[in-house]
Amino acid sequence: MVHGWANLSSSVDSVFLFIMTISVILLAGTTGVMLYFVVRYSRRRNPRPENIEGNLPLEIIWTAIPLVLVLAIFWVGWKGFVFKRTVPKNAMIVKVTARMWSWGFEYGNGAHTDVLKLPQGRPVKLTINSLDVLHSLFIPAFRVKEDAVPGRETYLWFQPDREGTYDIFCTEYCGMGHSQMITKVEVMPVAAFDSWYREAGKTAGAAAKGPPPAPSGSRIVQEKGCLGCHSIDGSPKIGPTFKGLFGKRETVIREGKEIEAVADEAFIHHKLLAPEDARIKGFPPIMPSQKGILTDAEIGAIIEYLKTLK
Ligand SMILES: [Cu+2]
Repeated sequence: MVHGWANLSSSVDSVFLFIMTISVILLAGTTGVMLYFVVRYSRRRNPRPENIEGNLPLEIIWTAIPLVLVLAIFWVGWKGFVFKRTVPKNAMIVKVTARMWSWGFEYGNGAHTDVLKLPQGRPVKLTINSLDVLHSLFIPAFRVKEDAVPGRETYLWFQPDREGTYDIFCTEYCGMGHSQMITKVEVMPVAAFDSWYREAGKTAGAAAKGPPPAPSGSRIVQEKGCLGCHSIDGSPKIGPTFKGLFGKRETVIREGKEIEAVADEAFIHHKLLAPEDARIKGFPPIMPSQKGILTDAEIGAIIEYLKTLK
């Protein structure tokens, strides 16, 4: 490796440790000198104030040392930055899609998952997009974080060296559901990953060719992030719970007027595509339209699923 770092984690950690060490030494030094001055130049020891003139050698020293330190900090930071932004040529590419309120991952073979699956010891490049608002992909174990910006592709890379399961978060602040966009990175031994990849590729390939398999509503609401705002057990969340929603009579705000509506098939279908037409009273108007995101078949599957949540 050009920079002498085996991976991103050690590059970030070594820069952090370097800056931290300098800061701790400076803090201890400054505090020590301050305490010494408080005692040495107290009023009791110096009843009559005395004018102290400048000291050229001292001034040169306290200018030169910090200058060298900040330049050193810049240099290690810059090297780390370049390392972080230079993706190895052999990196595997995974497409990441952020949406309210979940992450989706798409692999080179067409497979989709809601947990990021990776082989151990191989560099990976994540290309990141957002379907709606700003999100921020954060994987603390690998020291990487990058914003997901609607209309622009961003990226990051890392190399998972140890098998295991690690957290993925969204660290975007504005909005109610980002903190619930929690999923995992699953780092597998290369052989296990390769066999999963082959199988998932076949299923994805078959789905692309033949008639699509009937989607399951419970799977869709999980993958598309609906459960960030809607519970399925009746507990309160940002949006109305799915439990008992189907067939319920709701007060709906349409064009500023309150009307009564029954949450039947037509209502839910329309609500998913044009939520602004039917805001349910008592909930904030933040439901995003699913136009272009959910197919008619998927909406049908969701409705069938809602019917089971009595
Ligand atoms: Cu988010």
